[in-house]
Amino acid sequence: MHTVALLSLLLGCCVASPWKEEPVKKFPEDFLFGAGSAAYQVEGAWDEDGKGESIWDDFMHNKPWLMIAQDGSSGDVASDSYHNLERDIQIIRELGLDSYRFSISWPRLLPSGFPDQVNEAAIQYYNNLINELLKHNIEPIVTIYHWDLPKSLQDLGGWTNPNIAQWYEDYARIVFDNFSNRVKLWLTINEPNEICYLGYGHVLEAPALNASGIADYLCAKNLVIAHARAYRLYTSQYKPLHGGRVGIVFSANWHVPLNPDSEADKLADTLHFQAKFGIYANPIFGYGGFPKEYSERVAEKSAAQGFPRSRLPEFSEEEKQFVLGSYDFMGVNHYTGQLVTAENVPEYAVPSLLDDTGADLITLDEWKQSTSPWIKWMPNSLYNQLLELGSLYPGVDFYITENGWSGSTGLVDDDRVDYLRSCLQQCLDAVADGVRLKGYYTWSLMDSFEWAFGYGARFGLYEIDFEDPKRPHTPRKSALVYKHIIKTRAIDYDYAPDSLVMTIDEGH
Ligand code: GBH
Repeated sequence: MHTVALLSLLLGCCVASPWKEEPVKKFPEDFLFGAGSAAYQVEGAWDEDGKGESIWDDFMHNKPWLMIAQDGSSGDVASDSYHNLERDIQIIRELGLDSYRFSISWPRLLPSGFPDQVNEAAIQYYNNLINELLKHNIEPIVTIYHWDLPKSLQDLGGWTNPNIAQWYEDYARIVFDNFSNRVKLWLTINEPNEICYLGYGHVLEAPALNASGIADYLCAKNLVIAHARAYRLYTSQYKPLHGGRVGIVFSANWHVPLNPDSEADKLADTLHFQAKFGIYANPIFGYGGFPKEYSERVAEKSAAQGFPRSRLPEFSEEEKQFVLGSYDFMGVNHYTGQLVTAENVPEYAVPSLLDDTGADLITLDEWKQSTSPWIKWMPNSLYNQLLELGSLYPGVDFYITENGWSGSTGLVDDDRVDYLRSCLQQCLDAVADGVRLKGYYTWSLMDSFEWAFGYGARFGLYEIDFEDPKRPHTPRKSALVYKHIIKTRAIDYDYAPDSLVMTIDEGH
């Protein structure tokens, strides 16, 4: 490891390093560079080999008018990774990734949602993937749940039904039984806020329940308990045998009060961050249960609205203790940020999470716009977010489990190259300032089905031709740049590839 990096790590977060003026240029040797994917976004084969129906199959097939893209697309075939395992392994090896993040499809493994039937074809597929990765020295990091709930469980209320904590644990047990002898890094659930707030509170994601201020809060409590059950199951029964680590993935976008001198803006900023992040993080990483300020706000609002009790459920003392501390690390998905204000707030639906926060979110025109309406390049947002998390949760290990830039088709993706270099620089700066950042996974390995945005937003280091039934792949410029960063463990701003040809280096 670079001496300066080592010294600043040893000094920790609280002591300012006297060497800070000299920037740390190299990533530590054990820092994991990766790229990610999620089952519904890449696998395809939506009804093959015994797979059950997920809430995303249902959303795309039966409620296509809710899509933002309105292009009639779906994840039925997607990048067809289910039939292209060799291609995926090849591009992972070409990049020289240390680690690959993928998710397991719950309805592929358990077609009924329950462990009464375990789908052997699914076990075979994930075994092949894991074994191939390990054969080439690539560390798998596996998301147990990335949004594709079995439809059968949604019919029973999905994440609003408290029984889901048990159902999820039952599913996790099958996953651990089959794969934990080889997979050492686990992510229980991807982005609770997007699951609960966008899926149960709005119609932006499946199951599109549109019951904000009610269903999103029920989901939040059940979800953190489900996570904790899987964590405790792993820790008591699998960790002693295999010694792996279990975390959860939050989306965390940087946020600052629009007017830093305004008490109202500061309060709106705090409550908004608690509503989108704190209600999931505090029960596990903080002081237990939902954040105090936010609980009080929702209780007051609920009372004024004529509800007999707070719409935000409470944790019993036993539940609080069960959930608190159920982590080995935190995964963070970060793309962008906003300025938060309490001024001129739009009239939100009542009740709703946004109404509870009393906040409005502002982005600036001068920030570069990606193809995704929600991603603008807010300068230094990743560094700021990492520093905030590092000080909120000292001693916690972090992984950036997603970070990426969306563009359109085309191989010369200079905006993505700039964004990637900038974000990795921000990671280096955060490490130099004592944040315990252990790895970075770019989103995404290849173009994939971008949920309600269809195939319009391209995030891939590799382009996929979705018109071609064979789903051919081609490296973009960012793939070569990332490969060079991984190889040298440094960011060379002058590096420009001679051609866009990728080959597998020796030893990969
Ligand atoms: C990630 O979520 C997902 O984990 C990943 O699967 C996905 O591919 C990736 O983003 C890129 O999209 O414009 O109002 O409809 C990031 C969280 C999801 C939050 C999309 C904003 C759109 C809100 N984001 N969402 S809106």
